[in-house]
Order: sequence, then structure tokens, then C-alpha cells
Amino acid sequence: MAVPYRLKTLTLLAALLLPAIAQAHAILEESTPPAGASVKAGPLDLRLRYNSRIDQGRSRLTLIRPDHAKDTIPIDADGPPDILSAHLTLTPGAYIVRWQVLAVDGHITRGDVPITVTAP
Ligand SMILES: [Cu+2]
Repeated sequence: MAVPYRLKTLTLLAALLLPAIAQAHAILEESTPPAGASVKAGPLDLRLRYNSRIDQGRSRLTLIRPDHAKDTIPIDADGPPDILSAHLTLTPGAYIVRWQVLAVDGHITRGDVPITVTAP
């Protein structure tokens, strides 16, 4: 029995659209420095690149220091729409950069980038 043309069209549309919707929330594609990296103490340029556009005004970066104290990391204004960048100055120890981003599809995603800072 033939599937009505209309139903075929809807099924095709759903197949095309659903993966795009599912992928629209932000996934971290690349970080500088990478997760688990060791960097020298001093100024550090942090750059997190996502697979989609993010709302920078409603995204947050938190620095968890070696003593577990948390600080908000100011996000650079006017960056590209899929990137969070910031500048830090760090002393030796084990840190976590905790990111929380709001994607254009309204979904929030979170993750951690641990970094080790060594003596210069
Ligand atoms: Cu999503």
C-alpha cells in the first residue's frame, strides 16, 4: 500500500530537522588550553570554542582555585558568537575552569576544563 504523499513529506522533514535541533545546544569543540593541559604560571589566554552560537551575556565562566575558592571569570566582550574568551593570571596549582553556556536553542550545557599551572 502506498504511503500518502503528505505523510512521506512529513517523515522526510522530520528526519532532516530532528538532528539539527538535537545538535543545536552548545558542545565544547575545542579549548585553549586543552583539558588536562599543564601551562606555565603567569598570564593565560583562555578560549573555548563551541559547535554553535551561544548567548555570551547568559553564559558563565567560573575559576575553581587550588583551595576550591570560586571566582567568576570576566568573559571578553565582542568575541565571535561561538567562542568564550577570557584572560587570567594564575599562580602554580591545580585549577578547574567551569563553563556554563546558553545556546541559541535555549538549552544550557556545562562542563569542566581542568588545568595544571606549573612554576614559570
Ligand atoms: Cu539543545
